Amino acid sequence: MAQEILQVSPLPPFMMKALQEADYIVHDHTHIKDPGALSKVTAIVGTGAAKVDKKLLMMLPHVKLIAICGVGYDGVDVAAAIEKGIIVTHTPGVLTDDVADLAIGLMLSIGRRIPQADKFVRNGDWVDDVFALTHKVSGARLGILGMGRIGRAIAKRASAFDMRIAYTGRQAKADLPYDFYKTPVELAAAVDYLVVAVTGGGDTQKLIGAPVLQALGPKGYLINIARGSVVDQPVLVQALKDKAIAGVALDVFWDEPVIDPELRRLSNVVLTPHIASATVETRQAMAALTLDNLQAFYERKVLPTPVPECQSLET
Ligand code: 8YV
Repeated sequence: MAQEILQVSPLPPFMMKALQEADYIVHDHTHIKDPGALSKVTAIVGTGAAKVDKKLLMMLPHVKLIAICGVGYDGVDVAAAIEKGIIVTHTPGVLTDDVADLAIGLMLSIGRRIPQADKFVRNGDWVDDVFALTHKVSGARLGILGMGRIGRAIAKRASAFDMRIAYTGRQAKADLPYDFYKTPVELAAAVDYLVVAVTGGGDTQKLIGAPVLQALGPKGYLINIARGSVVDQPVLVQALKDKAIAGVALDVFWDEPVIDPELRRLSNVVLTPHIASATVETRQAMAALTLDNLQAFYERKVLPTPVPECQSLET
């Protein structure tokens, strides 16, 4: 019998096709045609941007799985899900390399001002002007906020640039040769480039505020490939305007895709539209892992990638 699932955020066409080919009946949360469908739905599927709150879960009496196509699931009320006996899965691992690649790309982009240099050439400014000198990335000091899978992959890449690597997180990792700092402020004070690679959610909200930016200082750069919520965005905009930090490269924002116009106007900024995992190869791997989780759930097999909070609760 075809299983009915609820899609709570836009999914790529190839994933929709795969879901249909696997015989799922996919209801779109924003355009529910049949109100009775909510009671037939047994799983929810959405991206890392999906919002799944208690209110929505209350409307779905038979849902037992939330399959997130993304590593981050900060939009899901996991406590409410667990309370209702619902398991949450995500897609860790398959996107690590791409996210780390983009972090390095953004660090080079803001340090060497690559997008600004591109604009300089396109605008014809080179004819009668000289592009200002930038700052060296190789050999610089890199701080990583959050030394999980993605943090480690960033460090591995940065090692090839002979960067001096330091990090902060819940605790020091015995297997890593990098300097550990107890707080984000201490870390920021010790580095030239600070990369945010922590998970989103309540625990990390506005972790990067005025004290961290002040510690980073006028020669320091901030790069965020994690979640917009980790950075206090209005405070960041002010710091950029005051030249209290050298620059910022952001892939994630508050209220994305709507971007603060002040941020768009600043020149010491590089902005990308939440594309850290957005390659054909990785998005296909993420979709495949999401489908594997769905299939395992309906076949009552061990789920490939439940979120850590649900790992001991599997059916
Ligand atoms: C995408 C992400 O937003 O994995 C995450 O947590 O933020 C991204 O990969 C998204 O989930 C793509 O489906």
